[in-house]
Amino acid sequence: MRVIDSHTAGEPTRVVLDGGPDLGSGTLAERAARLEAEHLDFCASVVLEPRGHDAIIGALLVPPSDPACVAGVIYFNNLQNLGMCGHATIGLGVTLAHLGRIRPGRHRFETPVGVVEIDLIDANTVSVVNIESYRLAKDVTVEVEGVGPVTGDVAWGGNWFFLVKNSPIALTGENIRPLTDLTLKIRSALEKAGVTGKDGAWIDHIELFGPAEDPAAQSRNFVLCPGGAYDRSPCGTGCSAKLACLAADGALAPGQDYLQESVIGSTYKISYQPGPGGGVIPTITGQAFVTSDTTLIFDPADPYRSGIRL
Ligand code: PYC
Repeated sequence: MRVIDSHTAGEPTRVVLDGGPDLGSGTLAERAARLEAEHLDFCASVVLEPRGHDAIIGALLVPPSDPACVAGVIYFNNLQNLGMCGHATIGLGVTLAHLGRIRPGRHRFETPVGVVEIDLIDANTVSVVNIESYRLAKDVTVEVEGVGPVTGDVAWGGNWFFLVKNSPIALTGENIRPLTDLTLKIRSALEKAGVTGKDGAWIDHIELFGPAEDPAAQSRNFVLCPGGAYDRSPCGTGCSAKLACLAADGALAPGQDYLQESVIGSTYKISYQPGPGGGVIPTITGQAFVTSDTTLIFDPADPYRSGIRL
């Protein structure tokens, strides 16, 4: 199986070019549901140790059903498929450019949650125009074990997020473990309190905000991903959810640039335009770099060929 690895603002993406499972026909959402229901071994084997690690997001290339799209893509971790993934979309754009499959300019990718557009600005820089994002609920308070009440907004950016404005723990590299523990507890508290996304969807990403270190940036974040890893990048879908909240609060005008910093100090330039459904159409600009072009080998005799799952 040939894969190309990249990182976007520090967050890794593994694009699967061939050798993935046959997902049959149907919409991208149907094929993504099939990947999750029938091929989790494949997902875990690609992204987990010993071939990978829990922060890697896989990107399986599939034929698009919309002929205007240059590719169809299903993002996944070891547990599930992701509706959309901002950093991996930037990584995919840079990977396809590295392979000579796309040139600078506008391109469309079909994802399970809709068509997204990218502008490949140069070999490493991509702007993603994401699907319409919106805030579902403002100022939801939950009681978090050992912490007390925590208040945040519930918003959609291609994945479901709970966004907490003022992190009670400083957003620094040495605090990754306590930040991870805190966000896992917040996620459990949301589950216990029955706080969900639309139609009962699991809120699988938790995002904390605090002051930026870079004087050019307006905010720093820490994002817990579904599998328990933290996002090294400022999280494209998390930035989209945040833009929806800023717009709903009247705190950022359409077209105005905002610099979002991640917990490792990498940045995305983000902005939005009003969406047709009352939400926002986010634009996320960041940089990715290809790190390897690899053949993964799955030896039937290898007891850990499907990944180490504890
Ligand atoms: O960039 O949207 C994102 C993302 C989601 C999970 C990890 N990165």
